[in-house]
Amino acid sequence: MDDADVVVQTKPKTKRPPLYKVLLLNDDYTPMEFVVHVLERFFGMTHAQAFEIMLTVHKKGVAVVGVFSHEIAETKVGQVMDFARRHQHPLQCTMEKE
Ligand code: NFA
Repeated sequence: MDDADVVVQTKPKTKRPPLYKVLLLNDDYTPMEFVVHVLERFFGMTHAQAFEIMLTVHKKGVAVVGVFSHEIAETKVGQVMDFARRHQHPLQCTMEKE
């Protein structure tokens, strides 16, 4: 076969959408019970799970609270930030590509 006729096979790529970690950050002022409530309300955790994750954030400074599509992660971050602001707590929630 002549070089001009060579066809490079394209990979059958089934691209999965990128996932985003939603992170909760520690601070000195947000009450522990408020953080537990946030985790129950917006991340569907049981009280025990929420308490455990809250303590991890409190001790380590940050924890992943869930992994979602870009759109869902953005929604969760917005919900947490709005809820914290409405209650005048400085709680911070961010997202980062996995
Ligand atoms: N560090 C906060 C306190 O001692 C509790 C907290 C936990 C805040 C997790 C933010 C995130 N009241």
